Amino acid sequence: PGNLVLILGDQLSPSISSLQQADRARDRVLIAEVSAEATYVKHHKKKIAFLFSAMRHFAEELRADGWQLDYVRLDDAENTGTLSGEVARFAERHDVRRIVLTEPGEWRLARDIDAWSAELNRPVDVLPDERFVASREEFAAWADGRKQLRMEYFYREMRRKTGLLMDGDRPIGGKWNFDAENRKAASSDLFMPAPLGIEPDGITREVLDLVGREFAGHIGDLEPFWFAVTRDDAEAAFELFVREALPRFGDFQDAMLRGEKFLYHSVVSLYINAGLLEPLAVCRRVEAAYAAGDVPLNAAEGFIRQIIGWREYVRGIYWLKMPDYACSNFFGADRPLPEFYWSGETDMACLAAAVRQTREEAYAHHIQRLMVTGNFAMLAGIEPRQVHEWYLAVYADAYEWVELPNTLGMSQFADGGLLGSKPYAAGGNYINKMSDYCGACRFDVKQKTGDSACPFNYLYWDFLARNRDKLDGNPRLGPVYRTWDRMTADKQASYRESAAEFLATLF
Ligand code: FAD
Ligand code: DLZ
Ligand code: SF4
Repeated sequence: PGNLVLILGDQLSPSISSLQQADRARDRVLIAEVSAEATYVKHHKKKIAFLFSAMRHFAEELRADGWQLDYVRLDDAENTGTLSGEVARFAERHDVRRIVLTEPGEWRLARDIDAWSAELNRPVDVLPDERFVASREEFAAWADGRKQLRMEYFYREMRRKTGLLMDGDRPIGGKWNFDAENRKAASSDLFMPAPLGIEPDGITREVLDLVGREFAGHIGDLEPFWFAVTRDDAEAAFELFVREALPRFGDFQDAMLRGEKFLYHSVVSLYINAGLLEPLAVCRRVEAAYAAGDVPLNAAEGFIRQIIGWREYVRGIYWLKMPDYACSNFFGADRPLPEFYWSGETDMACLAAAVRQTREEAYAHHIQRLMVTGNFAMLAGIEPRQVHEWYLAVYADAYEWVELPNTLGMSQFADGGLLGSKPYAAGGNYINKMSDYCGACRFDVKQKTGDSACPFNYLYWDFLARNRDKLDGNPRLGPVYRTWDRMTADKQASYRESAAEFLATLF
């Protein structure tokens, strides 16, 4: 008998550790579409279609490469609907000695897998996911004994470990981080690159039919469907980004523009997270583009920091702190998620744009997620768990290991400052500076209170006043609270009244 090698939907890499140790002649691979994974939150239709099509294409590649493989389709009559069920069914079909897989990205699934050995009466080998630069143990060792965790210091370790943009033991350019140069607002007369769109092939068409039929109640537009679903096409999409968008990636990283969904972003997180692109290879390519003089240092460093810095750091925090992390609620926020997060129906132009493009593309870029939808939810006091479940459902790149720390930690400050040092709270002024949304909005970003005022303006002060007992000690907020204290009591009261009136209309 051979082993069962289970490949999860976000493990579509030929280099995955479970395949590396397996034997084509003896072992057999299982890839399964199951409703439990597609519905534990109601994932965006495009996300499910992307993953199922990428899984089917990967299965074909493995077969062509000589692997024996069972592929279970969602609509196969016998499909039990869960990964545990499909592994059990496989073990009935075939003589299985051991079950082997690479560790899953989510705690929820890791806990299920812990029970398999007893349930199936066979050894289960869970191997480390070597696609990350730092192992979970390495991150834990780095974090151990530190009073405070900060991405910047961890990032420097990853630069040293990988040698990316290093000149011996010094960072190229004399600085580790060029973020201060990366805050320009964009204007719509700039050249706008577009991500590479791929025409759906027969396999994708079949999946689109299936998803349209089976997940009609999930958020999002299924078509036009243009994501890459193979490694080759994902690599082509990344190459186009390096050529056309990367040179300006740094400068306009925080910019937002009406009608421009992608700006100079790479739109590769979905490919990296599913295994179609390797994070380190992507960074080496960007380093080479810098070395060749094709892109400036602030762009190359900024991009590489997102991947070997932020991406690795949030994953480390996730495994360090789960399962308790998911329950974090530093501010005790308890309002329900407003309906417009699903529909996009709101007069706030920035939020309407972010939600509509999320519905269309299962994509919004970082500043939209952080400073528009995330900022609003925090200011309005939405329960973090509901905010988290929304982000996990609506983005094509969302898996809990990366989404949860970004949402609860970075965007909601629900962990009280474990992941980042201060809440990303901002009034309308910030959004106005970084975008052209306000010009098209029924609200007036210059007005602070009253019916026509931008809601971000009064919600911002209401949030700070409401949570003063929790935030007063934060050195980065000292000047903000001093500004609040200098306001007249009337002014303070009118901020709080406007906020109360607005929130009363929302819920
Ligand atoms: P680019 O802007 O081109 O960045 C390049 C790459 O860097 C990305 O592809 C991604 O792999 C990586 N990266 C950038 N920022 C981060 C970050 N903060 N954490 C981890 N990786 C990062 N990213 C996800 O991959 N999945 C998520 O579920 C997710 N949820 C988020 C939720 C919130 C509330 C916030 C504020 C951010 C979230 N992010 C998430 C991080 C980030 O917004 C996305 O990675 C990015 O927008 C993806 O688009 P892109 O590929 O065009 O990225
Ligand atoms: C996200 C997802 C979806 C929608 N469907 C499947 C599936 O049918 N089969 C599968 O193996 N994996 C799927 N996934 C990805 C898993 O949810 C993912 O592996 C875990 O969340 C761990 O990151
Ligand atoms: Fe958003 Fe306020 Fe600007 Fe309207 S005025 S787009 S609500 S920031």
